[in-house]
Amino acid sequence: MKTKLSLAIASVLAIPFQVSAEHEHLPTIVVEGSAMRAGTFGTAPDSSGLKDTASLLKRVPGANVNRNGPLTGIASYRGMFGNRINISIDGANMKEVGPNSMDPPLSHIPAPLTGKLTVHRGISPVSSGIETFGGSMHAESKKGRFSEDDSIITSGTASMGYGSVDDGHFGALLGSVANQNHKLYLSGSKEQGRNYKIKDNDKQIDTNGNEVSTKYDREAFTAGYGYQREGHEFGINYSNNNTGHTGTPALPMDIIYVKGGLYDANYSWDLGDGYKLKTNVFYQKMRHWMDSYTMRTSMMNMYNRTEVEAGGIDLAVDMPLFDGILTVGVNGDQSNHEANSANIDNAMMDMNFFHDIERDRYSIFTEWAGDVSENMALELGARYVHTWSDAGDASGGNPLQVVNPLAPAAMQAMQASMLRTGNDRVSFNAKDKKRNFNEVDLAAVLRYNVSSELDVEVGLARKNRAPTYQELYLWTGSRAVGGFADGHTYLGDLNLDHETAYQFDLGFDWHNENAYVAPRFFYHYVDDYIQGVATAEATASGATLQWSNIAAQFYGVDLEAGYTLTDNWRVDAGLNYVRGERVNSPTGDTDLYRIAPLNGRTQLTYEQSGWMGAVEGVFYADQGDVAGYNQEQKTKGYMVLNLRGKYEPYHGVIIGTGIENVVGSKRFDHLGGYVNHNRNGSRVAMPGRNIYATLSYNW
Ligand SMILES: [Cu+2]
Repeated sequence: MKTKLSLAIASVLAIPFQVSAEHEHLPTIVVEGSAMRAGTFGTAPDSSGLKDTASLLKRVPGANVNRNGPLTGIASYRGMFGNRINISIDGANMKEVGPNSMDPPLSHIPAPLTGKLTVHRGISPVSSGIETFGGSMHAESKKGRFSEDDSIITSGTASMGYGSVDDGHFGALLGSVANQNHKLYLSGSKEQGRNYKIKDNDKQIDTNGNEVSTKYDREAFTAGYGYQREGHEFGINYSNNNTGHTGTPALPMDIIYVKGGLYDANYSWDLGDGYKLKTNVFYQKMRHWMDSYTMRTSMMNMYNRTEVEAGGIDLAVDMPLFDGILTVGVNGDQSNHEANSANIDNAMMDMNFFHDIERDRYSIFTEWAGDVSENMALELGARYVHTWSDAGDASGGNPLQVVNPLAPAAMQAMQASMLRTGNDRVSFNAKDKKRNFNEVDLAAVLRYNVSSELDVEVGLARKNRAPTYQELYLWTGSRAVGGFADGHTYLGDLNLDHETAYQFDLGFDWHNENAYVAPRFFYHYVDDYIQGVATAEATASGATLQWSNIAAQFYGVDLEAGYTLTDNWRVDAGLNYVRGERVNSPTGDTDLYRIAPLNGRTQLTYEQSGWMGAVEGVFYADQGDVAGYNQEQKTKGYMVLNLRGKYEPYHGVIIGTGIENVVGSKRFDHLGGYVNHNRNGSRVAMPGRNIYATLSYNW
């Protein structure tokens, strides 16, 4: 959404290379409140078109990706991830159909059809979403463009690419016809790839002797209409995702399909003199099937069918106040979830484990952003959120099941499990499952323009997050826990409190004509942070951990820097460090789970009319600060070299090529999870050497 501050920043910065977003065939990465020039790390075509938009986050200071599969990238920012980060797709706060986040929001629109990914650096404005607890990100699909005069124009983009590591290929086409006032567009894309190689010609093999499934297959299309005239802007957009057989090796099952679409419409009216009205509505409906036997083998042949139906509405009014803009708005959304699990070999194990789940959020906010003096900009925001959730009666198990002591051991175990599940279900169904949470978010960010070369920013905030439906309503041991992928079985807790974070952020942004360095330091203290804890209740229901409230803290620094060497050469760099710790841990085990190790990247770029070449070095340190409570494995660090090139033979035609992981080293991503959700096994290996080529045409 809007950030007044970033406008202020842009105006004080002499931006040496501004990448024009409209004519760039790659998704533009915009980091709000950042010195990073749009697309700094994105100007070189890479192979991300073969995967999901989330892969772009690795180039954003402080951000990373918890990768559970080739299309399953969960956004991570400064040690927080999943539901703790607010993500909107074309303005909609999309809900996942997979209770294990197989379809995180950024997977909805494939990278070739993504126009822009915006990440708020530091403290996210309260206006940027209902719960912006750990960060806020917005992806927008490509939508063509209006004509600048009264002629009728067509515009569009066509792109395709190939990557050797997984024999992956994609093709995408977007066409639009428009005049000054009306715009119609249509797009479609297809991506497909096999299990990737991890080194030379080797593929990763699981403990059952099967190749680890990292193949993917997805089709997407969008269609929409846009209108603009004298301050009025209206748009209606539909985006459809049809993901087929796609591996999610870090989870207990793989994707058989994720199908469905998102309808969204927005209207804004600029009345002039700083007055503006903005509205957005969305509706989505998705279906999903996952199983543990089509793309892998496992002890039990289980499948899950799930559904989500959700919608939301946002309304905001801008008005001038003092030397700034005051925004007042209301937001609300609702989601309904259903999940059935079954064992194909035993119909008695059918379970409707999430039934009639509803989670509604109602919110109002106000925010003022403007100048308080010649050199000082301030942003103040407050938001109130009421979250209401409820669950219907579950089915499954059998409280009357008799465990026959004379039966074979495996049969006895199954009977015991059915009896336990039956008892858990009866006791859950007898409880009142309605839950209410009331949260007040506050944010204050002060930016001081010390000199023409230095800006300092200080931010303070209090942000809240209500528990997810999985955290509340898992009534018996389950591994459907929002893509946590730690190899554990969890039990929910109806008595969870919402999380409250107290955030401090300090940023320096030094820049001159040729260089910039922008470090940001942060400290977050989180009351009632929700994490798994071993409890008697968990053990009784066959789970190892139960979602519980603890206290936690996060601190670290992320830095970006760049230097223009000559007209043709420049170098850019980024560095990220974060620590996540439990506070007052009774066991002395403090480290939190899935925290990215120290990592950084540098890129040396050569650019001359029509040509571009880049050498990119990425390093990840060892991660030894691992969570003890869920036996998280340590991970070895790695360094990787990527070579990228771009050539523009004609205006609008871009050929991109490169080699990622040039030396073909075998690497493991600390945020990547374990093969087949088995924490005693190996981590999922990262792709080996990848030679890729892309071709795109924009008109
Ligand atoms: Cu799933």
